[in-house]
Amino acid sequence: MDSSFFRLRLDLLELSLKHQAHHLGSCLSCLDLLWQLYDRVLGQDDEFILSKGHAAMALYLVLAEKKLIDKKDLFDHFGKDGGIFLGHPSTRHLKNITWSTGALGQGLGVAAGRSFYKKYYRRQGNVFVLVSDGELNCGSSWEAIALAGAQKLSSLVLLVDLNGLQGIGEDAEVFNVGERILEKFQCFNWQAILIDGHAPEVLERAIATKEGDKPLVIIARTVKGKGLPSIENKVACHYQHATQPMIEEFKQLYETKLF
Ligand SMILES: Cc1ncc(C[n+]2csc(CCOP(=O)(O)OP(=O)(O)O)c2C)c(N)n1
Ligand SMILES: [Mg+2]
Repeated sequence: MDSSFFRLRLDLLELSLKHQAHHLGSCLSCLDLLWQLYDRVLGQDDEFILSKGHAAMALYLVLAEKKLIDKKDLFDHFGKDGGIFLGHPSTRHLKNITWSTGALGQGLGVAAGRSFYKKYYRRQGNVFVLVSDGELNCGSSWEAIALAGAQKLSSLVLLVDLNGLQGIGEDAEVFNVGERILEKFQCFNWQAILIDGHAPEVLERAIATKEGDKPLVIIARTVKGKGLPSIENKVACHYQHATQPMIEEFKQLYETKLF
């Protein structure tokens, strides 16, 4: 097991317990993708938007692990009124945040706009955006997908956190976006690839396949609540915060398997 899998999750559980912070399942779903993105993919000219802003805790912990923000500061001040580590990422408070998010369905349109800018003003770098599968219920997402394909926005890299669950139910009950999802994107002139969103180094390999003048979508199959079997794949884990028994469960499962 990659040691970051253990360390980042333990930090997340402790941060969530300390501040009774919700969206634990959502953070565990995308933590490995965020880590790989910041550890191995993002370059100096690249930008990133966490469109599923409710997973801010996961983003902050990855930024802290990369020493881009102070971890103690984060643990002391997460979610505090007037503080900088808000429950959803805000550009007003942190220079590492490209776009304030939290209202679902907006990040992809913004990322497409920024990619459009890069194309027409010949700027370097890619624009990465991470969306949840629930965000693909939104018409605004599909407008951006159609635009990006038609305009050949090849600097746009979309990561979809396909965990099959939303806030109060399953994707399948609302809009089964996972069904033939590669074809859906290919129809809009995207290059589309499917990965396991928890396997080490897969993101880097997927991005290395990028070719031609199409935008790239990486569909990451993920597990909501990944790492804690008692909450994995359960709808309720969306609004849960960590508890002490969860931390014990997690340590018992993984501490011995670290190397
Ligand atoms: C426009 C908008 N509507 C509703 C919400 C409340 N909300 C927060 S998370 C969520 C759904 C979460 O499901 P999904 O989008 O699939 O995210 P994940 O499974 O990755 O947590 C909702 C409805 C919101 N943040 N923005
Ligand atoms: Mg989801």
